[in-house]
Amino acid sequence: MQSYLILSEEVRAARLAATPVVALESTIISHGMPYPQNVQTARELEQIIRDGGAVPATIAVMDGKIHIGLSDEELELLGQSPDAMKVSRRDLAYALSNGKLGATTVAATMICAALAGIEVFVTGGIGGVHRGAETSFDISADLQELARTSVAVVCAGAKSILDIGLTLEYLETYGVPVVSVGQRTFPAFFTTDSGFNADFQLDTAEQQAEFIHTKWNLGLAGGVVIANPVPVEAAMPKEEIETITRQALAQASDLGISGKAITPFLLGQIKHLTGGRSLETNIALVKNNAVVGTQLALALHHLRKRAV
Ligand code: PSU
Ligand code: MN
Repeated sequence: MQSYLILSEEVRAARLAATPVVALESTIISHGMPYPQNVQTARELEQIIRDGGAVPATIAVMDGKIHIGLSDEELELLGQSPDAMKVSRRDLAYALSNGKLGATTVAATMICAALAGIEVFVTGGIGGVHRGAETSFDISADLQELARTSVAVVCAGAKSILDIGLTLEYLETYGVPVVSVGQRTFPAFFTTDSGFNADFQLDTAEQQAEFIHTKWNLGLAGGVVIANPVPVEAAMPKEEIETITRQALAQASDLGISGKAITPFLLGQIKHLTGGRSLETNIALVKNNAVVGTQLALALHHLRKRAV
C-alpha cells in the first residue's frame, strides 16, 4: 500500500522530526480557481501552515503515484491543467493504474491523507446531498468517506448549490459529527449562515482536538466536519448568492448535466455569474481554514504527546 505513496521531501522531514502535517486537496487548484491565482493561493496556503508551525501536504495523483506534498513544478503542472481528472473514491484506482494526472476531491484526499497517517485536512467546501437528490440520487461520495475515514476536515461548510438540510441529515444518519467554530450555525461557504445549526460548537483548537481524540479513542472511526465560517468582511451577500445559485441550477438542468460533472459545472457558473468576486471570497475562506486547521493539527499533536 505504501508503495503507491510518494512523500515530498518536506513531508518526509516532518515525519522524522515528528512535526504535525496538514493535508490540502488539489481539486481546488485544478478545477476550483483560474490560473495563476490557483497556484498562488496554493502556495499561500502552504505558507500559512508553515508559519503556524506545521507542514503542508498538498495531495494529488501523478504518474501512478499518490503524491503527499507537491514540488513547485508539480503544483504548477496541476495549476495549468484544468482537464486533470477529478478523482474521488471510485476513480482512485483507475487514475493510479493508468498514470493519470488527477486532482483529488475531499473523499479521495481523505483516503490518501489517512494512508499517509495525516489526521487533519483543510479544504474550501465539502460535497453533499444535491437539491433534487430524491429523484437524481446525487449524493457526494464525500459524505460516505466522512462516515468511514478518520480524518478531520476543516471547511467553510457546504455551498448552497446543495440541499444543506438533507446533507446534515445524511451526516447524522452516518454518525458524522458536524462541529462549528465561533458560531452556532453551520456556514454555507460564501455566507456565514446556512440557516441550520451545527451539532456542536467548539471554538478553540484544544476543544476540537479533545473531542476528536475522544471519538477516535472510543473506536468510533470516521471523519469529523470542522465548519469554520468565512470571515464576515469577505462574505458575499446572501440574496445574491441564492439568485445566482438558482440560475446555475436551472442552466445545469437545461443542459442535462449530471454525475461527476455537475459540481464543477455549478462552481464554474457561480464564478462566472459573480464576475469573479466569488474568487476573493473563496481565497479568503480557505486561508482562514488553513489557520484553523494548523492550530487543530498542533493541538492534536500536543494531546497525543501528553497521552503517551
Ligand atoms: N464544493 C465546493 N468546492 C469544491 C468542491 C465541492 O464548494 O471544490 C469539490 C471538492 O473536491 C468536493 C467535490 O470533494 O467537489 C465534490 O464533488 P461531487 O459532488 O461530484 O462528489
Ligand atoms: Mn455527485
